[in-house]
Amino acid sequence: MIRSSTAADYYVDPVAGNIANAGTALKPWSTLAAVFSATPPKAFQAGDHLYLRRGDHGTVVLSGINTGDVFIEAEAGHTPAVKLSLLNAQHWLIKGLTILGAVEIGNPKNENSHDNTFENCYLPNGGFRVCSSRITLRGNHIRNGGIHFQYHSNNGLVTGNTIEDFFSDAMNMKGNFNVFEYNLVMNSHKVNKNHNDMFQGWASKGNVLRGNEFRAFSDPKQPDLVKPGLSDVQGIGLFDGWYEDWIIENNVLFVDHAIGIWLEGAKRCIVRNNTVVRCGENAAIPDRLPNIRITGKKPGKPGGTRPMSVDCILQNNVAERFEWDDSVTGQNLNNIVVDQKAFGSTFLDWAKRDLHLKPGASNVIDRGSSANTPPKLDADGNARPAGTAWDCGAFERGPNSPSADTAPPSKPSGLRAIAIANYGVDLHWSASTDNRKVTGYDLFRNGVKIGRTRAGTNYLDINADTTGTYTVQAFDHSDNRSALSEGARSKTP
Ligand SMILES: [Ca+2]
Ligand SMILES: [Ca+2]
Ligand SMILES: [Ca+2]
Repeated sequence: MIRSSTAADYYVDPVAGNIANAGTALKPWSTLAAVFSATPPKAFQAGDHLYLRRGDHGTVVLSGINTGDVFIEAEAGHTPAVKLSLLNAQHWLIKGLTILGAVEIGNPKNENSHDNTFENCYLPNGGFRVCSSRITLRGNHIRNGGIHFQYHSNNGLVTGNTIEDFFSDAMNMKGNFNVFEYNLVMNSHKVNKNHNDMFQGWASKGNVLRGNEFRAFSDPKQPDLVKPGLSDVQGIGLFDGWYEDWIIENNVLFVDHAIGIWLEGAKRCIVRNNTVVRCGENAAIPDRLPNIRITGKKPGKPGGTRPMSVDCILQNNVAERFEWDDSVTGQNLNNIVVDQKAFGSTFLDWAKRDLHLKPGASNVIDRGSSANTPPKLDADGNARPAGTAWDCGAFERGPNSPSADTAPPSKPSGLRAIAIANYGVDLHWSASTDNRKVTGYDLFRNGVKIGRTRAGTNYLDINADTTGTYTVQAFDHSDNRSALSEGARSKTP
């Protein structure tokens, strides 16, 4: 982003600010809610930054049509909290905020809030409900909610987000030409008769699902399972075609249901280099074998024939089962069944959710077909093919492939805990390092776990504004855990 010479920086501070101020670092405005309800209205232009400081920024309906991005972001070292929806808002980039509740980006009657971005935000009890086009969601962490692209939400990019602990569909999608890639979707909670899907899509065109990990549950004893080790969540469910020109590649699914990746009614769809395996032992019963399946469209009436799916490609996948019947035309090649007995010789560590290929896994390494221009990268972004041919499944075994991860992240340092009444305790620390990658941090107050973040190195404890002693612990994808940080006693600034 090139900033115009007239772009300005503004500061918003619920603790020390006043809306009558000039909005400078030394004379900040008060809250984001006050900024957006001020009379006369505050005007912004492309390239302006609003830096938010710790505290409660209220409930904001963000509106305003910008010609280029205007930035609303957390000032370094601050964890501002806000409730937020967008209406007639364009070209806003929102970064590093803690957002309470669900974010509505437009609504079914007003889809005018297009061209907006949310980056590295933490949503502890909500999610995104998107009713506008060209929305980018990048690196956000959503707990107890999901990402729903509704109505005409087209041309969106959803990348690198984590959706953790969901109670209905984690992601669903009604628009066209959207890309969902490199997201982590995990831990389904079944709280009513509805069937959760990790991803459900309706009739649409040109969507891409790439390099995502979908995991039914992490802990077989987590709350709200049907029984220990069984969540009953469905994987990628595309049940209501026509689906046209979709690409589904390099995804990893841990499911305890037959529905791994299903398409019913597909034209020119490509399903390649995915890995679909059971999440727990309950998938061992035969009708639950995790499955990749393409069939014709659902019959119009009971007992009717399925209209044919045409020109589909099912290639280079790994799953416990495949279905491709006479109701589909196209190419079905080099798909490998890997059953549970072969997990140990095929994957680095299935039990720790690591499906990188083991050196020497000759059942899948170099067993892919080079037909139809398969993906040039694997789920890690490493080049394909390595060796003599494409590998099957989401990961290519090559010079950059990892070995099994048993090394924990380093101990987090520099923890600070700042208490503000009617807001909470703002926690900050310095990032840990890991041989692969730190994937998140758990937070503890007086030794009791209070929460988790994957969106940064800060966290807002909204349930306390008095004294307590905090610690933080880093973890990686294989749930190797760092030592606890030194304790930090909360204090007022
Ligand atoms: Ca559903
Ligand atoms: Ca290879
Ligand atoms: Ca590690």
